[in-house]
Amino acid sequence: MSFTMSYIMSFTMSSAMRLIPKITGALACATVGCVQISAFAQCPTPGDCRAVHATPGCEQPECCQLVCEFDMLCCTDSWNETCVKAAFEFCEGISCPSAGACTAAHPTSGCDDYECCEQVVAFDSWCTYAGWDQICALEAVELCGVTPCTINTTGAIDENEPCYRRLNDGWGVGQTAARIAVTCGTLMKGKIAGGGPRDLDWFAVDGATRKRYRVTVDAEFPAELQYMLGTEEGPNTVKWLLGGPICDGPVSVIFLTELGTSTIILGAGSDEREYRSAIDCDEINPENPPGPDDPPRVTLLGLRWKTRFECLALADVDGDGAVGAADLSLLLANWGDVDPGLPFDPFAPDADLDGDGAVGAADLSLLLAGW
Ligand SMILES: [Ca+2]
Ligand SMILES: [Ca+2]
Ligand SMILES: [Ca+2]
Repeated sequence: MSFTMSYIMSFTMSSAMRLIPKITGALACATVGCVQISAFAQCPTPGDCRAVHATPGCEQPECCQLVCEFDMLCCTDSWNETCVKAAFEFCEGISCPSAGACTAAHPTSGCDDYECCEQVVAFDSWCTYAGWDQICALEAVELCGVTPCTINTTGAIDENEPCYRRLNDGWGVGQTAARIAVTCGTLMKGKIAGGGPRDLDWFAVDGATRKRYRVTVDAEFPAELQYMLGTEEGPNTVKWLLGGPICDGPVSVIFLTELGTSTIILGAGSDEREYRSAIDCDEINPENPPGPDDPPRVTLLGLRWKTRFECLALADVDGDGAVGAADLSLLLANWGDVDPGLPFDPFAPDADLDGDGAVGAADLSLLLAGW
């Protein structure tokens, strides 16, 4: 059988086999009993899949499996030049495990801890194609070994967006241009799902005056929160972006909204890179139900979030619920022009109450008026 002919014949099965580890990753493998379990005992065994070695099999389970399906001798005899050629042909995008510590940046894709490597590339495919950069290393620290959690959403109002739909994704890509209305005390719950387009949940914090909010987010996935200024017509400016830890309790940020139209956007990601995959919707879309041969639905982490919006007094710089001496101290400590060259830090106390780019007499008056 010619190489090409065999490739075509094995293509259907191979692509189906590859889909499983790509979607479910190593944790899923542990959870559901390794759905992609190899028919070849030599997958994996030590040895670089893309280099000739005397022993059968190689170290990357999926790649080894694909190559041995093509040529069984690669799993019974030795990993010869034909096996290496087939690895280069079939194994594009497979990089787990590969040389290099998962928690340190290195120029090659993948890393040496199979489960951790699979976990990271499931969320961030950059790490399987473009090298293992500092962000991949940070993601390994953040994602690997995390025990999935369940947040308590008692009393929260549901966003009413099934995770297979996009109903509150602002004027981004979505089926309906809408944002979630926020009032003082809004407590909501919902889900974020990956996929294309990835789910984003938009909260409208528009106002005719500047307002101080405390927004608290608790999520079962790596949450990414950004504050965006501007209307549908644009231009839009992202004033700040932050990533919250997973399953480590709620994260709060106190901030002043600007005048006019502005939005808090919740998604999955870090403050460095958005996560487009590995957070699979856990509801069945009645218009597109899964087929009988589809792989089991597995989600690496939970999809649920809870957000609370609290309104604070404009001059309550430290957010303790009162305007007093502590706020005055913070105002005086930040007296002077706000350096426009610095990236805005949403966790820093913001005493520029009138938003004119400096902390000065006008802000002091506002603070004393609110005492
Ligand atoms: Ca949602
Ligand atoms: Ca949404
Ligand atoms: Ca205060």
